[in-house]
Amino acid sequence: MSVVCPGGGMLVAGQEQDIRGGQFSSSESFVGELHGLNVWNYVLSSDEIQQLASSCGHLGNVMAWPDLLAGVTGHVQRINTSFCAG
Ligand SMILES: [Ca+2]
Repeated sequence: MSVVCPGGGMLVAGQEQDIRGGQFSSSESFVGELHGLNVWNYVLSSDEIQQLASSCGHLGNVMAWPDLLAGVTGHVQRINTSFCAG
C-alpha cells in the first residue's frame, strides 16, 4: 500500500492534538523517555528494526532525531545520557 502525505504538515510527538498543532491536553500527553525517534518513507523490515534497536547513529530519511530535538517545545526535560553518545 502506498500513501502520499501532502507537504506542509507537522509532526507532533508526545501529545494528542484535537486540531492541527493545537488543543493539547495534559491528560493526553506522553509521560516517559523518548530517544532516537526517526521517520522513514518506507516500511522497515523486522531485521532492520532489530538492527536499529541494537546500534546507534541511524537517521530517518524523512525526519531524523536531531531535527526533532531542534524543534522541542513545551514541558520537556532534556536528559543527557551515555546511550548512543559515541
Ligand atoms: Ca484530545
